[in-house]
Amino acid sequence: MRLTHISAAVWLLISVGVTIVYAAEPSQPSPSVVISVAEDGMQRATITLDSYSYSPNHLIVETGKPVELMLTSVTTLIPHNFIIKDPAGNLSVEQDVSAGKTVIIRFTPTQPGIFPIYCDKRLWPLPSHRDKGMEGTLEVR
Ligand SMILES: [Cu+2]
Repeated sequence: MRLTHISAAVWLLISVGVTIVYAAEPSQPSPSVVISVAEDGMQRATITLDSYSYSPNHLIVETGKPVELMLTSVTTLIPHNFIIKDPAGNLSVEQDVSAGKTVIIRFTPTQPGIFPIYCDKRLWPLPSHRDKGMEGTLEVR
C-alpha cells in the first residue's frame, strides 16, 4: 500500500468515527421496532437494559399474539427492572433483571393501546431510573 492509500484510509476511518460519534451524541432518537411475527406466531425481540435506557425503547406489536422479550442487562453493578402497567388492568408485566443477566418474559397483549415501559428502581434519595430516562413505550396495534 502506498502512503497516499494509507493516509486516505486513515482519513476515511477518522471521518467515519467522527460521523458516528456525532450521530450518537445529541438528543438520542428513540429507536422504535416493529416486532415481526415468527412462524410459530410469537413476536420476539431482544431489549438491552443499560443505565439508564432500554434499547430499542419503542416496541410495536400486534394485539392477540404472544410476545417474547429477551431482556439483556449490560450493566456490571446496577439492577434494573422492566415494568408495563396498563391502568385498565389488561396488561401487567413486572420483571427484575439483575446486573449482567438475561431474562425471557412472555405475555400476550389483548387490547390495543400505548403503554409506558419503565424501570422503577431507585437508590434513595436519588431520582428513579425512570426519571433518569429509563423508559419506553409498548404500542399494541
Ligand atoms: Cu433501572
